[in-house]
Amino acid sequence: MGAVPRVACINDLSGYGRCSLTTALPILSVLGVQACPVPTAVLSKHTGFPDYAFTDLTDAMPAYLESWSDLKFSMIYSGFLGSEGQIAVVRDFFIRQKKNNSDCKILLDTVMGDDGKLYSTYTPALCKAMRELVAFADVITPNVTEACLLTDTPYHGEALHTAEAIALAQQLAALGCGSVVITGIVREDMICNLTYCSGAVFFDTVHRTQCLFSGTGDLFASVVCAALARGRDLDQAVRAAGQFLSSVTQYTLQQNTAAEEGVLFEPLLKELEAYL
Ligand code: PXL
Repeated sequence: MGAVPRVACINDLSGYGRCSLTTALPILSVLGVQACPVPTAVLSKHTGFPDYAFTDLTDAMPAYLESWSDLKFSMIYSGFLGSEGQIAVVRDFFIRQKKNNSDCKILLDTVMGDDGKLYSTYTPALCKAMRELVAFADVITPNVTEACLLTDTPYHGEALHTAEAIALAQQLAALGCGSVVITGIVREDMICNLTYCSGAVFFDTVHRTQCLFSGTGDLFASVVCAALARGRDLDQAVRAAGQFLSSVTQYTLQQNTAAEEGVLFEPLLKELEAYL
């Protein structure tokens, strides 16, 4: 693949609020990975704000991705999808890339909701269809809400017992993906990310910030993606992402900004390389 790993980033462009592509692109770039965006929707602000303009790009995506048929990617990183119709488009892109390039790894961040609630543009039909994509992924990174949605498990908060978390990861793996990372499991004043990989389980625990900032899942998945594209193992990638998230959320908390402003990662970008 050459000196610079290349990643197709399927995600929305939210003009304000630090999430999706405005997070993925700087994180991948600063870690020396070429980030090639595939915008799924353009929003003026992310959906955590009460007012936002939303343009769905489903109709533009088939030609956009078709014109990439000659390109090979080290990874495909898929996040926020704008409509149920995008599932088939993204699935076909996954299949074409894997066929042309069996080394291509797929990281599916199963973005659907958080804190027990769906994001406002997500429909139950889109969530159900998301399961179809899981079967094509090498790694998925659901939060607890998304893990419950994907497995039809009743949601009872972000705190999970170890046995519950492992059972959820096993059910997710049974949907057909390679490895599972369940993010943001709450343990009193700690937060735990569970990695389930070839039957082995790793728990990575970091300090928890007592505030739920928008876009933390995007930041986490973006660091994992860049680390994997750089050849790190999944458990190393998860550890790096967890530690970086812990630092940036603590920094953000000190700045007293509103939660929907997201994580103030910009001042700490220069230090990210040291976490890998
Ligand atoms: O952080 C996930 C996300 C991505 N994209 C958009 C969102 C959200 C969460 O609110 O609104 C547009």
